[in-house]
Amino acid sequence: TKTIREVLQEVIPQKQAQLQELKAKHSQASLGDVKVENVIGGMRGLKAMLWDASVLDPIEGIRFHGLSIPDCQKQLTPAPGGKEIIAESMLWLLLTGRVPTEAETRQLSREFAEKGDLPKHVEQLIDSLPKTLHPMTQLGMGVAALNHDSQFAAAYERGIKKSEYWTHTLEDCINLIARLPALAARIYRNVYKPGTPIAGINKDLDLVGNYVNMLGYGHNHDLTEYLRLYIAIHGDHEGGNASAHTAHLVGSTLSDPYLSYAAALFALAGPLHGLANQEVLRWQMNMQKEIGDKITHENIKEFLWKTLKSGQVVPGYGHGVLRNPDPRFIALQEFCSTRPELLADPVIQLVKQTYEVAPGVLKEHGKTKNPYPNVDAASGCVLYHYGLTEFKYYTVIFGVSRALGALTQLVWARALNLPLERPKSLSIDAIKQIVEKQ
Ligand code: FAM
Repeated sequence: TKTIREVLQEVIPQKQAQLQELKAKHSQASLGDVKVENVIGGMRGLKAMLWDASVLDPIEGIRFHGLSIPDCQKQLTPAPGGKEIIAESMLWLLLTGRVPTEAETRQLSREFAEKGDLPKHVEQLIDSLPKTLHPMTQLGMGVAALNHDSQFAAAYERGIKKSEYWTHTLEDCINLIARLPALAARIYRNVYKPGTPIAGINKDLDLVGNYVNMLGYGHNHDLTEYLRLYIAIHGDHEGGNASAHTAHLVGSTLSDPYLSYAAALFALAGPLHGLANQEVLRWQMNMQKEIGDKITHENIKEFLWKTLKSGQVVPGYGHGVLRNPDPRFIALQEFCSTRPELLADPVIQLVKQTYEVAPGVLKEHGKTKNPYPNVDAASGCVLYHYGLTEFKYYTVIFGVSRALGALTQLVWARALNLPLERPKSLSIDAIKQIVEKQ
């Protein structure tokens, strides 16, 4: 059994050589034109970032080192007594490009459990915050404050060689992932279950098993399994999405992984990105309130048009890259399809029926390039069913998950010695001058 550090020691020189070869042979090859529409259109479609762990195909959806979600469900080790992918095996795949053995997965679970306690100053910081402060703001603040113990920042201050950057970055990333459950659970308990004790970390449990335990739902095996799947499949979605890209940009200044990931969390906290899962549930509950028990396709259609006509977006639908139903949405739906108690839940029914109607309405509306559901359309309703009804908290769970991909890439950015990110911007006048000459 190898440690994740040993595997990376093997893999990194190979990737460094690949990148050197690419640089030497193809530096001047074109990957496409930069059009004015790219510059004024949020850089959509511009191939401008190196991101190795996952690639998003508009039709097929996400693949992690070439593996689709169903491939991962077959190949990655679940928790003892479970079936779903766990964070440890997904992180191992993302970081190393290899499928870990069961022993390797368990070893990583144990390391996370051993490193999972929060420092006192972070506990005090979180406990001092007003309960009315949004849980995502609290999460970002807590992650930023963890940089007190950054090994990368300390090593940089001591003076280290560039070739050593990745090793210290990796230690920070592992420590941060290990501590996220205790931090995220403390926020939940403080805001929604004040004055009740939080469970300690169980060294025999996986990362998400401990997270669910600390949230106070450890008795619920199905919710634990759901969150294992949820956290594994939200882990990475290539590099250009706002949270991953933010971590990459901030990390490129050699800001440590805690500060880089705190920045990413504040990007995730926007309603067009991670906050959409909170918004979906709020919107579906409003729909339910308005149409009452008589849920028909006609009623749902009417509510959809009302949302669109009032100038709002339909949360959980559309995507910057995808042009098909999101395979993450499908995986979460399949989780429900094998559990009759979930299928019978009115909120889950409503989400399912909305999926039957919304693509047609969005096509007729004619604006969005992708009328299909993204992952957020399904993720919240199952949490709601299992009693985790505080939907302002949902994006925090996404925030625990996205660390897997964003932090993987920070390790690789340092291992490959990627430079400070600094794209060129242009003013409207400068663009006009260029295009008028053509
Ligand atoms: N409802 C109504 N209008 C929509 C829409 C939706 N779900 N999705 C896109 N549009 C509109 C969009 O606002 C834009 O209108 P304007 O021309 O008036 O600005 C037009 O359609 C073209 O947009 P697009 O090119 O299809 O989408 P973008 O790449 O600009 O934006 C999203 C992508 C995800 C921000 C957008 O689809 C959206 O706002 N969806 C709802 C929010 C949501 O579910 N976000 C979560 C995304 C998720 F994957 C994640 O990050 N977790």
